[in-house]
Amino acid sequence: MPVPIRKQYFKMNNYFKILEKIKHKKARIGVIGQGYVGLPLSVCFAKNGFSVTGLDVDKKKVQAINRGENYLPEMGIDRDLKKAVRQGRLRASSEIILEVKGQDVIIICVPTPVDKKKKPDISLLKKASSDIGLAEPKGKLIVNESTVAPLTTLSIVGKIITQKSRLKPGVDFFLACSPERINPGDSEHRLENTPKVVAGLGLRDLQLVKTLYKQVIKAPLVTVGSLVAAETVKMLENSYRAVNIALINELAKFCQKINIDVLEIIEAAKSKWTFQAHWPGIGVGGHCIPVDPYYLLAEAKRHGVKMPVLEKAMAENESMPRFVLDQILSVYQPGQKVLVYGLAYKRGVKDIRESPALELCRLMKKKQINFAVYDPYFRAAEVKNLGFEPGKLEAVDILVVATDHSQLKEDAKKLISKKTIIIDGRNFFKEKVGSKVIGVGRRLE
Ligand code: SAJ
Repeated sequence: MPVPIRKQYFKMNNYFKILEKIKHKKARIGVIGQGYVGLPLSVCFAKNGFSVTGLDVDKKKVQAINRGENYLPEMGIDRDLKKAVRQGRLRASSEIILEVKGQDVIIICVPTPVDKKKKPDISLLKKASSDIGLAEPKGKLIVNESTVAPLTTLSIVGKIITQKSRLKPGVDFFLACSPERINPGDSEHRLENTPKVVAGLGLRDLQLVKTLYKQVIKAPLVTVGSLVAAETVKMLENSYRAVNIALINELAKFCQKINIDVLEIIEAAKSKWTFQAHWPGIGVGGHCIPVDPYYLLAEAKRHGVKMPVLEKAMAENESMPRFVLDQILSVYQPGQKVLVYGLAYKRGVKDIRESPALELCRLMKKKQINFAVYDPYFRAAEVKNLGFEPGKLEAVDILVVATDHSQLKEDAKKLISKKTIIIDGRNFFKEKVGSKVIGVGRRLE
């Protein structure tokens, strides 16, 4: 049924009003979720002249932001955050519904994890959508940055907003999707210099989201033709990484068996232009690569499409902590002094979400291996709170490298003696040190 003239007029009026506001950085922006995605994004918009409200149910995060304190050291936003708060461009609140009412643009950046059965858990996304709906978002632009399964932004976010507000997406409010590409601990690829994928429900929704990100992203915007296309781009990016890491982990097991060096193989293969190098290791952690592909698998299953390659790849990556455990068991003698170096899921971050290091420690405990843990990013008390014995930087019999933090270069001098055996879960040591190095896909004896 055609949209009545009057409604068309209001729609056009809403559209031009918010477009002007965005163009002149007068649009007030609310960012729901102040974690690894939402906080840097809030600071980025504030730094570029917008008035931003960071929204989060976690009162501690809200208080820290309003004090100008950054709780994500690896995001490199300390100074910009402090300045934005001091200038009154950035503030934070837990009054989600109330605050959403006062914004022109709402960006959803809530976590989308999986549950214990690896099933997508979109409860926080549904809550955010419901809060936005209850705030009657007439004439507002809603952007979803949370990683979701294809079709979710319209069929879940849009639908819940409509259920709560009786407002229609693309008619009474504008709906867009721009999947986050935040890479914690990576100072080279920052928000501003990473190409940004954008999509809108309709042309006006698209124009608004493009105009918005153009104000802050220096890298090219990558426009795709539909919300589902943008969601699927993100699924592909992280599934592609999971599958390639799984392949190299499988190859590493083969190389170990026939005693050749997987790193030598990778270095040589890099000379071929079609080859993109990935590295074998103790496993895949973080909130993205071990999680997002399960969203794609679940949605494919809902459509009766099997994805055995991706399924197997996830299982292969999840098998790596056990592979490293077997290396430890091949040399371990009760009574030996064992230290696990690293808890974080990758180097340079203090983040243990889905960390393979934690999984390895759990498996070692189950095997009654007596060990201590040291991670330069965690205080002894924090290691203890995680249920492990805090380790010291002194010589050990077996050093297990679970996270290849750069500090290991120096710390190794205190940890490794002539008789130390290194189980190198991240192939950190390129040359032989100690009595021998058993890596993933290589041995140095
Ligand atoms: N890993 C390997 N071998 C590799 C690369 C990584 O074992 O060759 C392991 C890492 O040690 C880590 C895990 O995989 O445990 C994930 O590492 P990552 O470098 O992919 O880091 P994330 O999860 O912090 O960031 C990823 C990135 N995605 C891609 O590169 C496709 C980042 O760009 C995304 O923004 C982020 O996921 C996200 O938010 O989706």
